[in-house]
Amino acid sequence: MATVPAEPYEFEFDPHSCALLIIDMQRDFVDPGGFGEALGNDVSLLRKAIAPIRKVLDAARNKNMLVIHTREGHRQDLSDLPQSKKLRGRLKAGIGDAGPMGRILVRGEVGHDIIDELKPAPGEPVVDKPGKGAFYATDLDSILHNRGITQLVVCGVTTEVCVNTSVREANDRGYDCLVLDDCVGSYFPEFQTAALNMIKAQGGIFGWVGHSRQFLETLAKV
Ligand code: TIU
Repeated sequence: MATVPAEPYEFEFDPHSCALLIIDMQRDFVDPGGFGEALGNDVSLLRKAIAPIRKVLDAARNKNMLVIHTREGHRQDLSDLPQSKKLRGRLKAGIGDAGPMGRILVRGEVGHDIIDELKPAPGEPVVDKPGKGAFYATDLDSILHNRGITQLVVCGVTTEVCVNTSVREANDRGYDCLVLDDCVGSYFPEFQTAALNMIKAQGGIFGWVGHSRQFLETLAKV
């Protein structure tokens, strides 16, 4: 077992039963000129996470940890898009409409895919999810179960939406999650702080929060 300093207390893990889960590092959320920026968001707040995630990704691959990537998006025919999600935001260009990088949040479109810096390697599962949580209407739980995974190190965007929802879902399914605070990002700094505080509150009510440097130092010694 390896031990990483974290809050509210240290996170103990075995790299054989711990996977790296990278949430929704997609062009439309993170890249300049994507859907996120078109909505008026400052994507640099999300892009700060790319370099630390890259280091964690390299280290996890180096230690043969299971790496799983997720993408939020819908079928080309939008048959898995709830009407409520389509209507919410009252956007001129919403999900399924033409965006700066193809149809917004539609599978197969350029903007839907993962950024080049964090491109999945052959053999790394990519989980396409229609919702915010990585477990809802996906086979993520089966993949983790079949590989004997009981713990997750979680990175990605956004901290308060898809990361937080996925960590809550994971917690209810019996997985321990360590969220790396410099490897997750939000368009809203106050949400970043609040979302991380929620995870580690009340003795780690649904997870741990750590920092990539300490995780990397620990992994290097395993
Ligand atoms: N991946 C993810 O968090 N999807 C979102 O819709 N995030 C927002 O912050 N809107």
